Amino acid sequence: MAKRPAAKADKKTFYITTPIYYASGALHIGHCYTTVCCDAIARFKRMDGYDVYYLTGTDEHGQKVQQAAEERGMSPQAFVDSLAERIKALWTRMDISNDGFIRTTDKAHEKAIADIFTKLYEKGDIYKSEYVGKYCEPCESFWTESQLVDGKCPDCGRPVKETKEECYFFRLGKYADRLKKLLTETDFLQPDSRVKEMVNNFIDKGLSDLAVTRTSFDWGIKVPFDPKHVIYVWIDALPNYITALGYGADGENFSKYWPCDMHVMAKEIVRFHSIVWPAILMALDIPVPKRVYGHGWIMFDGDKMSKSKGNVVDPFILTDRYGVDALRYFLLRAMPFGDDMQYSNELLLSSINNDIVNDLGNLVRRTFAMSRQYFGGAVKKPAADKLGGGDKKFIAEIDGLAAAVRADMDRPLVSKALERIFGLIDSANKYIDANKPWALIKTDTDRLNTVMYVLLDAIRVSANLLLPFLTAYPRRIFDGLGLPVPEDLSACAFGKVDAYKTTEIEPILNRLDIKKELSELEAIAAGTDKPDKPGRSDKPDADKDKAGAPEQISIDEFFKTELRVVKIEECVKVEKSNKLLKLTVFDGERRRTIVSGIAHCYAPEDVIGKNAALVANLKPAKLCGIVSEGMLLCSVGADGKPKLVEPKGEAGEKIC
Ligand code: ME8
Repeated sequence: MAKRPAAKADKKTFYITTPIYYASGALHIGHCYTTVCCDAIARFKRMDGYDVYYLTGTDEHGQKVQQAAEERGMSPQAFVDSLAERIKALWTRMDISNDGFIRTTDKAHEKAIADIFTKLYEKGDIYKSEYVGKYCEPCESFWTESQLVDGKCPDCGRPVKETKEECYFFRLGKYADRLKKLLTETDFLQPDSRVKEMVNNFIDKGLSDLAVTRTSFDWGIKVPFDPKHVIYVWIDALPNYITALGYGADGENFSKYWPCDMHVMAKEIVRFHSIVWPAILMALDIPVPKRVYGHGWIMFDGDKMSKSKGNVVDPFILTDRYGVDALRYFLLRAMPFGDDMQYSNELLLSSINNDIVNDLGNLVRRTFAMSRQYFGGAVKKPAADKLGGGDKKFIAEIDGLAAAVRADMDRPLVSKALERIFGLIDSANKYIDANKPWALIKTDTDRLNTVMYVLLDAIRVSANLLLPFLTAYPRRIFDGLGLPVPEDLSACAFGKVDAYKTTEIEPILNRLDIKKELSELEAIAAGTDKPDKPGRSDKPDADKDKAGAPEQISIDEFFKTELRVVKIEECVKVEKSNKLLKLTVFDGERRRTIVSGIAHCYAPEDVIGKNAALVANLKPAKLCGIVSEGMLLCSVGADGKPKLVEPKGEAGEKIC
């Protein structure tokens, strides 16, 4: 995540963003999909001569985050701090080349949002009124009756709640005509199928003004002139794309990179990006982004993979077993950009075996081995008159690849681009079979040199074009070719190298035993087993990055935790929270206040008089404005509900 050196002034700029992900739970391969796609596009554009700014980040305010923190008995700030670190660790693991990482709890962002809100209020585009209608808590969205699908949230399909509260509104309706023009008369929103959806389902049904504050919780940016109101999480989140560039502050990057070239996200939040976001920008007199791209979903058992539905696949586990390149490849190739894809471990494993191990791995392995066996690795560029018809046909394919991939990446059809590169790899494998180097060694070593050169050149051009997609193995290929790793695409054509001197490289991955892998992945998912990793050669150092698995601690570290029996003397519900109880416990020496996320399982009267197990030396944390002086231990049953651990003994006794 290091900053790249300042770009040359004459370079064209390219600004690309992922959504900022909710810091409410661990991210899964759905989030990796968007982030890896944007990474491939960003890396491609950099290699293609653009000055790229690639932004990702975390959405850290709002009720959903506050509740997730409460459930874990943590303060929202401590909770989002730990998740932001975990998310950054995931992007390091996935080799993401982002230039910026914005957190909505960054002070500069918070200030810029408060200023934007005030500006829109002073301009009259935000006004105060009362909201009566439906609210989807997980999506933090208000809906009108007509927008609901079967009475449920149209985004996530979950039940909505009747809500009535005083709040501020943004005059979204005022921008309906301009938005319709933007959507229907320009290429702003892609793919085209999403345009119809937005226009028919939202704009043509009548754009209501948008409720942009909440009073039911307090984890968010306060309205500066009316602090009992918290700014709606989407109004806080969407402008991250400009606040991260310094809009409202120094603004140097803002004038350089805005308007954004491409906002990428999945389809469920296209509405916010193609209607709400451009309307905010119009109200602020800022140019709208050039393109919003809404890709499909990775589905799991017919359902969208989602943190809150619990059907997630852990990218740390997958990359730990198969390497980053394999997961990047699968994500980028298996899902046609724009469509949905049904995920299964079987699909992942067979794509690894067929494409990565068989096609790419075998091509490189056997070509390198033959060049060493026949020529000690030294292969010279043949004279032009040595090339026959079959060679020229294949060379035309090599020469045409970069332009075709560029055209795909511009649209952006990422999986198509990768498919094309693997098309060349397939042709190279066929070229070996057609030219039979093992027979030429006996009859015509001059011809054999030509064949080996054409093959090594095809591998070189493929590896050059693969660099934005797979980040480890193509580099190794260049090592094996005896060449530096290229920084751009200028040599993606036949005959740019005079001579090769190949050396052996580690394979990308050994062939997987799919049956065995499937059962081991199932065992991991069931939490019953942690088998050894299969052999692979580009795995990151697992010991350096343990963000995906619980870290082991020493007995000394464990004994730093002071556990005590306490007696619960008083208990009340915490106002404004569904999850929290405020308890007064006696620890044998003094009374302490504890805030615990068990209100959905226990009424206050259920726990008064019980013994509980207290983590007595935990740093105090503020939850919903109350300082909690420790944490009560719970076991978690199969239903996911916490049950208080109720130790025997007197208040103050140590538990060890
Ligand atoms: O919506 N398939 O954050 P979020 C494909 N904070 N992509 C998926 C996916 C799946 N199954 N699951 C998640 C939010 N994604 C807001 C965004 S932006 C100003 C605020 C990816 O954590 C995809 O990009 O719910 C989707 O749009 C995003 O994660 C949602 O992430």
